[in-house]
Amino acid sequence: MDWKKQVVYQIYPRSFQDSNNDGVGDIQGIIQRLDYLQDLGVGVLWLSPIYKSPDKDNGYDISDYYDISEKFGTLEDFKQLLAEAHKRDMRILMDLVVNHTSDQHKWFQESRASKDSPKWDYYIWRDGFEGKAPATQYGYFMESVWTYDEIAGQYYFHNFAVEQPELNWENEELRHEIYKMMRYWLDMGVDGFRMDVINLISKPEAALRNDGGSGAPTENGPRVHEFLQEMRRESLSKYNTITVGETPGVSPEDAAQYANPEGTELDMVFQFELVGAADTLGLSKWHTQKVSLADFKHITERWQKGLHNRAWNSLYLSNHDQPRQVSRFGDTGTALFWEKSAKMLATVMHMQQGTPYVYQGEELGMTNYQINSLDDCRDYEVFSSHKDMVVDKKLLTESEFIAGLNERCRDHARTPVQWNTRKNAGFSEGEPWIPVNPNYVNINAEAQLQDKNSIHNYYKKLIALRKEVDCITDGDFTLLLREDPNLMAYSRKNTDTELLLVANFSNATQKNPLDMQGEVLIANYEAGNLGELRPYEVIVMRRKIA
Ligand code: TEU
Repeated sequence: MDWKKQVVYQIYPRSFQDSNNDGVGDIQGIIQRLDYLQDLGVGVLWLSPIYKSPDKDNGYDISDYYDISEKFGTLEDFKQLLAEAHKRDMRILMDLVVNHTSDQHKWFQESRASKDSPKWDYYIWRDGFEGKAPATQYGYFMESVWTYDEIAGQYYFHNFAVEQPELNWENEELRHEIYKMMRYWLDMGVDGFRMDVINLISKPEAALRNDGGSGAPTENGPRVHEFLQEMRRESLSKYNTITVGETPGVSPEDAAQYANPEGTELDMVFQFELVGAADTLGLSKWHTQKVSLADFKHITERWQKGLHNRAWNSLYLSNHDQPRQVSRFGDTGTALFWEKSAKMLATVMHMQQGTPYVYQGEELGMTNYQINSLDDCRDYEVFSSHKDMVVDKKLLTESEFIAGLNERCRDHARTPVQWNTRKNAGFSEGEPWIPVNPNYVNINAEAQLQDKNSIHNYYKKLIALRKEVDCITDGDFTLLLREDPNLMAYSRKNTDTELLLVANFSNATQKNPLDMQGEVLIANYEAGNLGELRPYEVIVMRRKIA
């Protein structure tokens, strides 16, 4: 299978399909929907974590790397899923969360028990500085990165939740434990991994200093490439895999090394510049800011040109940590613009070089839900940042924070997939663990499968085009109409074909200044006057070149 012509579909298992009606999605639910995914045309499935976990961070806090959470099923269910997926020529990527474990993991239990424990050094421990935490650095969830552990009598380091202590990758024995665990899943038939915050595993000394200072970020630390190369040698190189690293704070230069074409580290990485573009403007992700089209364009160009012939891009606007893309970058104001803008955004992403990632429900144009109070939310980050920003520091009022949640909360992505108009959108007969978006009566898979003009059927076309048109995978990239405030345009060119894409990001008709030669490859409106673009219209032209 040439995976560069495939599209990856991300499943967030607890919100995908519940088969036993306990309100939580599960592995048998995924198996029930494999035909749906095969029909969509995706060749690779990435599952967010399904390992044993106390679920402080929805499975990203793993307490046993070798077993499946009873919420999702059993190892036998998982093996059945592998077999059923492989039968349909689909590959399965597991989420690999090895920057940290749960505090319930037996390693942490043994580590904290005593400095003499053989596992003590598996985690990052420091004495306090003058009776306080070693540094005042804040982590991703707006909490101190150091927490005092009564049992150990020391502070441990964590970028994420208090219950997610970070592993000490300097410890060689620990590293080999991880590679062994990877081989266990690969031997079972898993086809690769999406690696959670993998560029955080090597900590720069400045991040851990014990002097009461302000710490430093832990991204792209000094030994990270060495560790990934070792991981490749000890586990991945023995198998035929696909790997993608989640790497906050990477530049195209970093990415070119992580995803180098010699294949010594990873196949591709997720960059955060596009989905994080608005964050740098405000004080935090909860200070609402829209990503500007100018940023959208130049970041796209920077990565498309930056990695061409140097590494492989991953293309995404959505995942389980991001709000719904049509709500964020498109328009949900009218039913028409909702549909057109969802298709437009998909086209802009899928016509680029790299691997597109479709997040569950994106192919239906699922939207954000209405959050009225903290009771509507489930995510750890909501509560930790509410405490920090509203209660402790008073940087935002309650209503400003709720407004921020409505734009950026991770739970928008985590509401159940909307399958049909039956109870709870066909997700579960039981009480879902998180609210169902009430718009499922209008937005659901069953209705869209029957409508040939649906967003779903449009995604199907995009996914099929990638397999047919080589220029989508190998063409070079040129950004056009750089200064236009409403239109985004680019061309892709290989030796025999040129693709020209032009997209209207506004809700008004705009003049199209481009010379539209060739045939229409895909478009989200019926054919019209090529001299103008209707609201959220996108057109891709294809022409043969000598
Ligand atoms: O995310 C890490 C990450 O860098 C962010 O997406 C982060 O969750 C976000 O900025 C918080 O606002 C990964 C997982 O995707 C995420 O679900 C986990 O919570 C996190 O690591 C810890 O495992």
